[in-house]
Amino acid sequence: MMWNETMESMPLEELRKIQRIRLQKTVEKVYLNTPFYRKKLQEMGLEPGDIQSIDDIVKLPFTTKQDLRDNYPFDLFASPMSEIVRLHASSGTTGRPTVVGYSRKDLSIWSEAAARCITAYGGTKDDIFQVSYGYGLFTGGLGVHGGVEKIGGTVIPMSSGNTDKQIMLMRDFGATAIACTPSYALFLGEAIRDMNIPREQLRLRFGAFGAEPWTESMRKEIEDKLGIKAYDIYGLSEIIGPGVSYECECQNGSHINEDHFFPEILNPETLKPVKPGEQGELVFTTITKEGMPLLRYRTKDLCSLIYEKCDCGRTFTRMTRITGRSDDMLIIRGVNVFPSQVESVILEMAEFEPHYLLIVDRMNNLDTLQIQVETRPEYFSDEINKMLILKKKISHRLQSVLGISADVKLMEPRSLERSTGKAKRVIDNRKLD
Ligand code: DLL
Repeated sequence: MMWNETMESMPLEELRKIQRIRLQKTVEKVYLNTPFYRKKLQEMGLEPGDIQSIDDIVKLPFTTKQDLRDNYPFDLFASPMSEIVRLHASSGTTGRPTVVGYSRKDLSIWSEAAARCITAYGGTKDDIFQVSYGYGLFTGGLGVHGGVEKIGGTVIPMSSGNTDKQIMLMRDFGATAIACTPSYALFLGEAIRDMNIPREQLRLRFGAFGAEPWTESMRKEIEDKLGIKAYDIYGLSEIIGPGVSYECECQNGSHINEDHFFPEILNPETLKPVKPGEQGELVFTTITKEGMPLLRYRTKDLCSLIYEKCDCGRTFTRMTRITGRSDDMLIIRGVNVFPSQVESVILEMAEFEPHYLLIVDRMNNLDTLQIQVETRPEYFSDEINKMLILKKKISHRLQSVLGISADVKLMEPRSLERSTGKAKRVIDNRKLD
């Protein structure tokens, strides 16, 4: 089933034409309304009229997460604040979050995008959807929420955490679908087993999983543990949130809602397009957004595009699963974490040396994060109490900057291995294959 058959299975020629018109409008809009882009375009000697075809997109400047930080909070908005009806944000490298603003039309496009995903997974207005992504500044909760309401389904706006209650309500309300991170889905599966709830008491049919990388073997495990069909949903807050792309029943890549988000795959080093089908960095240009349109946003996610027609009848290009990132961003319990955030906290505090190590693991399907930090000799002490106070101080600060809690281990002076080349800051023991 398709939510919007006209768009989702539009002949490619027509789709390219719509994309061209929308791209032209977007470039004109940012040229007129976003000083950041006007300056960039002028420096490159470009005017909106220079974009004659969709292929001209390669002439346009890139946008990075750093640009969002430099323009914190609202300087990339192309609409006046009076037109912005919602703000979202994701964690940034040094505490400054990256902020996005949505107009009323943007929100309606977002729920349309999410409605297409849910319909592709087999969801209808008869489904009762437990939304277990976090609600708040994170786009997961409200994004899927909007899609379920759009198709007329019933939303249970659970948000994340509180596992026992999640399971109780899932059973009592007869939830037929769930949206959460794939690792939390596995955790829920085990908790259901531990609570001795027979599968017949649950009505779950399918789930929409994303916000972090996962694999085919995780899909199988989720499907076995929860007794459901598991589908991939991809997105990032800078572009819209969940709903940038979605799997169909063929489950061979995720269709990109490319009437709204135009994809390119570039070599992350040369920033030139790769050959069709090759892997590289995914780059998106939003072609309908009003609040914060972005030109050629570098997602840093690595994947490839599949241009061949899909058996489901959709003509939208597919992207393969994300296999990694071209930067050092980690996703821990669904939260984006950069090692440089840890570094910024350590540098603020006189008690520590800038030597640290992040050890990420997955236990009982939940991500764990240990942060080892070297204490300066003059602050290192045999007195447990002193060390506990110090640990509490840095843990508290780290939690507020990272947005997740970590097990902090204070290390003796000079105990962390020094590297002769590139410092090794992260050991990720999660096995994602
Ligand atoms: O994670 C939006 C989202 C919410 C997507 C719920 C899907 C479901 P951010 O916090 O901005 O937004 O993080 C975006 O998460 O660049 C990818 O690296 C990663 N990511 C998101 N979905 C997937 C997925 C949300 N299905 C970053 N597979 C992206 C792999 C994913 N990685």
